[in-house]
Amino acid sequence: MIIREKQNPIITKEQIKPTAENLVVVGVFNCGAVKYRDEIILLLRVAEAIANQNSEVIQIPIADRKIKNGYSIKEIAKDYHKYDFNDSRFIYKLDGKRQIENLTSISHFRLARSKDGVNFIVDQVPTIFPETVYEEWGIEDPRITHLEGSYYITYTAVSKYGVCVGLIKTDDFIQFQRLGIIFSPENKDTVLFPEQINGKYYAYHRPVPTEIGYPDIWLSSSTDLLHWGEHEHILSVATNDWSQQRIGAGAPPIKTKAGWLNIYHGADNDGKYYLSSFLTSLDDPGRIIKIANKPLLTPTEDYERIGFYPNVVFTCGAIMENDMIDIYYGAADDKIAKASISLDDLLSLHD
Ligand code: MAN
Repeated sequence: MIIREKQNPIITKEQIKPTAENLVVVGVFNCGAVKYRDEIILLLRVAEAIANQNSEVIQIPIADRKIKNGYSIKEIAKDYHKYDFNDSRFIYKLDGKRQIENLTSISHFRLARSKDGVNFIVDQVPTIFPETVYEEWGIEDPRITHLEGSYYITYTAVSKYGVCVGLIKTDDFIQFQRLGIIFSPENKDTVLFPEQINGKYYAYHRPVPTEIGYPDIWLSSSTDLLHWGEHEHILSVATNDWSQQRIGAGAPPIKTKAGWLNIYHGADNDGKYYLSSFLTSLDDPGRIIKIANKPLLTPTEDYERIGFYPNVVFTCGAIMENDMIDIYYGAADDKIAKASISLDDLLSLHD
């Protein structure tokens, strides 16, 4: 029922010009998506690493306010007694508590535009670059919500202080205004609703409890988009095997006659990522009306199975037009793909 775009993957790292000469693009994935004027705009997560590494040390890019569109470099000795280098995304410390010492790459946002939603022109330079102390390890996974005439971008801000959620506002995709951190660590996968409900703004987000509890989806409300409260747990990692490890909101909620349509991700215990959906009440986003009992999209294609981090389909944006839903998604953490499904077909997957 869901149809993958024939030209998939529609954006690959070969199309992205590195930010500086000493960098190499390791992935372009997890993009926000929105219709703006007569174009489809994607805000791409572009991950870069230091090019030409030598064999004794690993060089890590760190965002540094003083360097415009470039990074300072941290060196980590390749000491296999001290660190674990087996995960392509992280360097783990082996002594003491198992903690992440650093990410192996750093991400920024790049704008891509298209008239047909398939062939995209990608900006040659960064659109939004990591800047604040909470972004020293990068900015990731942007979600765009069109709300009251402006566009709000929720994103993951990563630093040695943890993984948290930032908010940026734009009216034109040229000037961007940072509004600060809206959820403290550890939290990510935050989507804003495109309108107020009973006089309040709403967001789904995904805190990560460490000792008690699981990475589940929560709902919060706000009257100014900056201060969030009335936190409510809404969806648990399921007992089905494709979402046992973690879940998180994907695309910002889409308004339909049947309710708010939410396309979200789940990961199984092997770290394989799937997409699925649930429907919430139009006047109470805390009330789940229906939920699909199987995945909408499973990583089966080579471009989803093989890449920087294998077996991942992960969305940050979907666009509905004339009851067709176009889902833009990151494939294997290094490319962007697209899949489409009619609203009726999608709703028929719900119990
Ligand atoms: C996840 C992945 C990584 C990301 C880290 C930190 O494990 O999405 O790509 O860098 O979290 O946010």
